[in-house]
Amino acid sequence: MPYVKNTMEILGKANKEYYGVGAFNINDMEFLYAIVNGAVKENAPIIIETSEGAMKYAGNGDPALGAQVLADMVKRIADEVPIPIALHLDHGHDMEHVVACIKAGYSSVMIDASKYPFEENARITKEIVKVAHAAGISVEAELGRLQGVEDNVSVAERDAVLINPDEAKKFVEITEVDFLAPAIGTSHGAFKFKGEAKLDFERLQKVKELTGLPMVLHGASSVPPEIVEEANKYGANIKGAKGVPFDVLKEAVKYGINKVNTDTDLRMAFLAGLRKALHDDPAQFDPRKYFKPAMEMVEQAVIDRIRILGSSGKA
Ligand code: PH4
Ligand code: ZN
Repeated sequence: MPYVKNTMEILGKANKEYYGVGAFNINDMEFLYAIVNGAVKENAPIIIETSEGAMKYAGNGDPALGAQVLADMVKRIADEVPIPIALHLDHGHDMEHVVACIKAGYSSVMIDASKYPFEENARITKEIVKVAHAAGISVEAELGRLQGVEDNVSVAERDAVLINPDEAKKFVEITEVDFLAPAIGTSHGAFKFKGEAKLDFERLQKVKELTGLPMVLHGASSVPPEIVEEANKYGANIKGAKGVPFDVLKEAVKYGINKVNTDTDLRMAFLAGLRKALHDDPAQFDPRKYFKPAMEMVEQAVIDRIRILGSSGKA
């Protein structure tokens, strides 16, 4: 299937039909093939995303070169498989990175100006939207701060961190952004919650109703305990890890999440597979022999998530 030129081709349908699409982070070819292989098995659309760090890594220190290398690789492979694949810039922070991705042929970009006050976030986002739309691609923005919120905090503290639905409506009207990442209590990485994993679905539902846009869940990894245990069994030392459990993720999709950002789960799966392979065959010195089982772990993690998100068979 030809590479998807605009991510809204994938997210527009997911928004109408209320299912989630996996947005999987890559830095290299191994993760890309593992993700694509899992998605092809599930006949699911996917979004491949690269952070600014990934651009720098893939470009040997030069993010613009990295964007080109990653885009060439994703486009070439996307053209070969029977599922829709889009490429997205994850957490772009400035015009320079955004323009590098547009030039490289990305299908969408995220402008993350969420650290600024509302007006400044809206101003920066609007500027990026103009440039991206002129190039025929779509834009994601973020409102609120990505961090967990304990149950016992005050209303004022919750309001300071999580998205405000009325502001979201105004933000979308001002910026004409295409999809939105609302802060509803998730955070990046493997340590998301101290207690119970709880997200603010009430806010999510209101934002969805008021904007009608596809919603993005950042920090959506589930950090499955069995994968962490496997990594620990073969030498890792990861304690107290906790992600968004599968049932909570399913619920998030019901309330309107359509793009589900996943990086940590794939990193964890790869490392668990790699550690086991290194342990089981210490005489080996061909890295490919170690990467293969690690990639299979990533592929399985992708399959598990696609099934939970309801996008199997939606290609
Ligand atoms: N992301 C991934 C961000 C990765 O700089 P970097 O390459 O480490 O950035 O945007 C997510 O929302 C992933 O969330 P997760 O940690 O729950 O997988
Ligand atoms: Zn994120």
